[in-house]
Amino acid sequence: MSRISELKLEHTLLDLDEDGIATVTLNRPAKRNALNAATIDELTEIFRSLPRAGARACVLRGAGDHFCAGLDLVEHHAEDRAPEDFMHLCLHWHEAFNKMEYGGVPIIAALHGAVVGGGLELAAAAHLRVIDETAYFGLPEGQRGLFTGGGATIRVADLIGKSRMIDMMLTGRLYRGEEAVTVGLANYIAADSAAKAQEIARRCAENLPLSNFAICSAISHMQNMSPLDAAYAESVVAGVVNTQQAARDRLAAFRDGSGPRIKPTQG
Ligand code: 1HE
Repeated sequence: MSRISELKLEHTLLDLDEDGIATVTLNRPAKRNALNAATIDELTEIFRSLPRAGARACVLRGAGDHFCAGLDLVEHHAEDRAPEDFMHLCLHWHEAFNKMEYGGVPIIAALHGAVVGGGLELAAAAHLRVIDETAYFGLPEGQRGLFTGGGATIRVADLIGKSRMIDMMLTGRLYRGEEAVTVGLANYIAADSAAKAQEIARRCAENLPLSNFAICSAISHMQNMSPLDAAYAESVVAGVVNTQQAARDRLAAFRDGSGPRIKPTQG
């Protein structure tokens, strides 16, 4: 069923457990998980493969003290890239991150330490973000004489709005803690972001895969459409998802009184 066991991974780790929970770990801690071209290649292959490998949810994390320090600045400096080369590199980043956002498998980013530049672009391609008290978000491109190239103008602007993103880039403003949640960069704060992300992934995995596929691909696609086309696409997706046999079983359980009731937990 899966070809993920055949992937050759040097800068990342991939685990898929028996419950279908995948854990993808950026594994260059000595370089603060900076994204060199080879790491982006590996992420592309991982997220190309996961939807067909039986993954029901995925946790994305970084080894060491930081989630990700963004573009590998040392490699970029050494390569002395031509504009065309860097354009193609960015297109490759987009390929990897689009596979995440549109792949249909819920991805929960477990964040700690630096989540900066391309690291924030990567985290923004996940469907949910969990931070701990060490995590901080930044877009230091302005300070480096650079510009975002991994989708921040789309996803970070979508999360926090154009004005806040411009502020981060012009002034180097960092967000962390409750403020990061308030502005929309993070969904949850936890003492242990990796444990919380695992817990959320397991809860997501209780949903039917086809529902999760729609939630984690259709909503993004529909945001790219006119309202008229999005309404049409939503109807088609709902036609497929809402009539699946497994959904019928869940509805029968509701009718019989054994299905869950949607109420806040006490206390
Ligand atoms: C790196 C990178 C990197 C660390 N590329 N090698 N991103 C940035 O501007 C953030 C750059 N990094 C930092 O500000 C700091 O490294 C951290 C705050 C993340 C961590 O600080 P610290 O004190 O723990 O580590 P360090 O001593 O700065 O770095 C440790 C090693 O990691 C060192 O390598 P070493 O061989 O000298 O030991 C660093 O060179 C290496 N390292 N960060 C390469 N980013 C598609 S466009 C996207 C544009 C961007 O992403 S711009 C934002 C870039």
